[in-house]
Order: sequence, then structure tokens, then C-alpha cells
Amino acid sequence: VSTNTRFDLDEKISNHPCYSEDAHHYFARMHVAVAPACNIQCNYCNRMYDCANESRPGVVSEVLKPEEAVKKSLVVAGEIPQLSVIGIAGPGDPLANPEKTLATFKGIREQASDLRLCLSTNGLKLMDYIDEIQALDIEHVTITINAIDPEVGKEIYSWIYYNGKRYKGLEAAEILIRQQLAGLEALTERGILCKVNSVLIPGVNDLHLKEVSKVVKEKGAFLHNIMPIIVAEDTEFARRGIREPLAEELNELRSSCSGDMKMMKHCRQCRADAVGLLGEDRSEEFTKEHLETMT
Ligand code: CLF
Repeated sequence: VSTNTRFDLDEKISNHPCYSEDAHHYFARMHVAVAPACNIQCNYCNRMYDCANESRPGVVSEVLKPEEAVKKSLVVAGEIPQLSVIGIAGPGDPLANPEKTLATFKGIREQASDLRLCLSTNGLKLMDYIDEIQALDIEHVTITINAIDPEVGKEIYSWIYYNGKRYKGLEAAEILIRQQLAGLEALTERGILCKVNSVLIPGVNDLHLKEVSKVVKEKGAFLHNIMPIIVAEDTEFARRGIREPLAEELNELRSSCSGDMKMMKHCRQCRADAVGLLGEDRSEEFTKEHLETMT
């Protein structure tokens, strides 16, 4: 790694609370929930709550229009000086709502150029938006990759909706995984920092995640975040009797994956409308209703 590249990297992560464990004590992020639709069905999701890809399932975020999200970003940046990152992570998939997601990022880029932009996606539609992501200077992208083997993937995803067609089973998993890995490579080639999230699902992908970690590292991921499944009511995995992993199982897996790629250990599985430092939730202070009285 040349000195310049190292400097660029340090600069990019220095105030991002998820990418730098040190930064998370001092810098805050806000998620704006502008993306309600989704283009895949994961077996850990019941579609009533926030997406478990990145955000905490079991809570319902208040969905905003792009202009409301831009306004909220400006107000909250004024109220919370540590705010450094605006992320879009749901409550569905941001790139299944491309107009809303891109209009929001564009508005923030134009009106608050010092905020970093962060995107979290299942990756199915990433390849269609690589140019836009780069043009908007979105420096951090998270892709949730729960499997790289379609045989494992078909146990996790029940269907995908891709280019106007619904796919199921093995074929769905093959397309999704192919698009995720292609998206990861394309982004890292352009110098966009990528984090991979994987949901640890005991009995489904626990023995496979080491391989996932190895492959995503080869494809350029900067950070791997293995998150424990939260088994929500009325989901396919709840019906199948899948359990949540024990803390020791999670720790053991994270240690066994950590080669020379960084493993994230401070993730707090935020809501799709989280506000504040990681681990503190100030979303209730900045609801639509409150914002109207503030401006
Ligand atoms: Fe949000 Fe995600 Fe960006 Fe962070 S959260 S879109 S990378 S700004 Fe962070 Fe929250 Fe864990 Fe996500 S602690 S759920 S890793």
C-alpha cells in the first residue's frame, strides 16, 4: 500500500463510525429511511419491519420523501455537531427505490457537501448504479452477502425480482450472488470502500461464512461485519425453528475469519432511521412531527 493510498484510506475512515472502531466514540451517523420497497425475499424478513440486511428488524421506521430526508439531514447536522455520515439502509433495499435514494443523496451532496454518504444494499441492482454512486461521491457501500454458494443461498432467499421477472430457488440465489460479487469488484476497482455484512444463521450458513469472508476479501472488501440473525416473528426462519446464535459462537466465528481483513465487532444493528452515535438512538427526537416544529 503506497503512502498516498494509505492516506486516502485513513481520510475516508477517520470519521466514519462503522468503518473505524475509534471513530464510533466521536462521530455520529444518521439513516434516512427513504426506501420502502424491496426486490428480494430473505427468509429472516417478514416485510412488516425494517430490513435485517443492515437495520434492526422488529422496528418500523418512519419513511420520508427525499426532500424531507434532505431537510432532516440539514436540521440534524445543525443539532448534532458530531454528525459525519448520512446512510440509506432501508427500510427495504435502497436500490429497489433508485429514484428516491439517488434524489436524496443528490440533495444532501448539493446542500451539505461535508457529510459523507453511505449506502447499504443487498447488491442485486448495484451494477446498474456504479456510475451514479461514483458521481455522487458515495464513498462507502455495504453489501449484505450471506452466502457465495447458491446451494446455501437458496436456503436463505425465497425469491428475487430482477429485470421484470421473479426467480426462485437455486436460480434466484445464483443471480443474486453473481450480481453482489460483480458489484463488489466494480466498486472496489473505483476506489469506493466496501463493507460486507453477513447475517449468521445457525444451521444454515454458519459453516459457510469463513469461505464467504475469504472470497469477499479477495474481491476487495475492506471490512467484514458478521451480524447475528434476529429471529423475527412470522418469518420463514421462525417457522423452521432457526435459533439465534450464542455470543460465543459469534465471537468464535469472527476470530476464525479474521485473516488480514478487518472484522467489525462494534456493529449495533441500527434501525433504518437511526440517529446519533452508534448504540444511542435519538430517532424519537427527530421525527417528522418534531422537525416541523424546529424549522
Ligand atoms: Fe449506516 Fe451502515 Fe453506513 Fe453505518 S450503520 S449504512 S455502514 S452509516 Fe454501522 Fe449500524 Fe452496524 Fe450498519 S452500526 S447496522 S454497520
